[in-house]
Order: sequence, then C-alpha cells, then structure tokens
Amino acid sequence: MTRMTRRMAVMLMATVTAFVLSVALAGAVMTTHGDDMRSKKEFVDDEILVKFKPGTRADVISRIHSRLNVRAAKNMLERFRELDGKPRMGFLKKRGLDRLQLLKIPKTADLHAVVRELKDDPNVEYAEPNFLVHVELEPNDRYFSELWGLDNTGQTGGAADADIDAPEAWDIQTGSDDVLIAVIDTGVDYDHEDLAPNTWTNFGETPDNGVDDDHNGFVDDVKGWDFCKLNDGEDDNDPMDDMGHGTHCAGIIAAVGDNNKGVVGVNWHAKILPINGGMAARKMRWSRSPTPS
Ligand SMILES: [Ca+2]
Ligand SMILES: [Ca+2]
Ligand SMILES: [Ca+2]
Ligand SMILES: [Ca+2]
Repeated sequence: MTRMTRRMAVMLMATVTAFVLSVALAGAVMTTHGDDMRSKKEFVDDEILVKFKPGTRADVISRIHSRLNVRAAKNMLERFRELDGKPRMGFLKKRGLDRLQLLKIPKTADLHAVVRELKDDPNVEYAEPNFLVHVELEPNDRYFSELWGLDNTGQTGGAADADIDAPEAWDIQTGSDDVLIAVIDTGVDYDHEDLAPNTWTNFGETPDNGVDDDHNGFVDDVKGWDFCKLNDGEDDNDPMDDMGHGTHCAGIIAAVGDNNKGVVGVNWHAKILPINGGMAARKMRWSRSPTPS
C-alpha cells in the first residue's frame, strides 16, 4: 500500500469510526432516556390542572367538583398573584388563566381516570396531571456560562435559547468513555488539563521502542498520528496541535465536564483520537499564493 493510499485509508477509517460511534451514542441516548424518565416522578399524584371553557358558570363547575370528589380547587390567577405580587392580570386573563384551576383529588383516586372524565366533559377545554419540571444538570466548569452555543441565556446579547439545549441533554446523560471520536484537524494538545483525561491512548502499542507492536501500520502510535508535519515533511507519531484549531474543536466535542476547570464539551467523557491532518491544507494554500515582490 502506498503512503498516500495508506493515509486515505486511515483517514477514511477514522471518519467512519467517528460517524459510527456518534450514531451509537445517539442510540445510547435514546435507550437511557426512557429509563431515566421512568426513574423520575413525572407528576403530582393527587393534583390535576383543568381549564374550563369560556362562559362556564360557577354552579356548573361546583357540580363537577362534587362529582369528582375534589378536595380543594385553586384558581391559578390567584396563585400567580400570590407568587408574583404584581402579575400582569390583563395579559394572563387574555390567555384564559382565570379559567384554569389546580384541583386536589383524594390520594386514593385514579388520577388518570379523573383526567379522562374531565376531558370528556363538554365544559372542559383541557385537563392534565400537574407535571413536574426537573432542574437541568449544569456543570461547574469555569467558563460554562460563556458557552452560549450550549445554553444561550442572552449572555452575549444574542437570542435566548438559540442553542443546542445542552443542559436538557445532560439531564438525560453526559456521555460515555466507550465513545471514540477522531478529531481530524491541526492536531490536539493532548496534555491540556481539560483534554488529557479524555484523550485516547493506544494500549496495544509500547511507546518509543521503534516497533509497530499492534501491527496497524503505524510505529509507536500511542496518542494518534500526525500526517502533515511541516517541520520535516514526514509523518510521525506526535499529533500535538500545531496552531490551536484542533484543540479548540476537541474541547467543543469532549472537554472534561464538571471538573471545575476551563470549558465543558458536548460529551463530558468521550475519548478524543487526535489526528493532525490540517497543516497540509495550509501548506498547499501557501504554496499556490504568489510570492510578494
Ligand atoms: Ca436552550
Ligand atoms: Ca501501531
Ligand atoms: Ca511501539
Ligand atoms: Ca472542564
């Protein structure tokens, strides 16, 4: 196999590996999502939110309460007044919150049956359990609050929630070190304090003995491979970053999360496989530029 063919084969393999593992991660997310959702309490056992249709008379509502053995009914507009003190009553009334009630039913009642009965009532606009909203997981990394792409609160003046909803995803899971992601870029600073724990190590290779111990075609490839070294024009086994871009991208992908340091990656635990493939492109671009006179 020629050098170029070997390069292309390895690069292709790394790209395919990253893709396959990304798909595997997505599958893992879907698998664990259901488990986590089941392990959390999703709603209050004896409370129902019901919104009556406009014009429903008070005596009709009272009869419904009696029929369903409702123990207490709270008007949600009053609840907002209690919480806020100065709620925008016009705004809330326009959205019909004066017709929304929080019902307390007996703990022994079948909540879903009561919800179904309310939904079947012609005076009811909608009825549902009082669903609980869980606090999303946020890491303690120093610069997390600046990473608007992960969670945009408008901190840099941009549109709030123009982001990838990372905290919502982390509430389901924060990733796995079973996932290996090849970063084909300008190399990766594998000694960086926020990347080193998440950098792949080739345990099949004995370092610095001049032997390709794992027979993969690369000698002493313990941390990855450098296909584009400018200094000597040769490939070598040191994929240290030449300019910073690859390290930046590796951090976005899998900087260690919740370690009180630096930033946080989308995946807190995935393994990064550093591949320096970026400097060749820069070298070719420069070589085609006219020489200044
Ligand atoms: Ca968001
Ligand atoms: Ca090897
Ligand atoms: Ca070796
Ligand atoms: Ca970190």
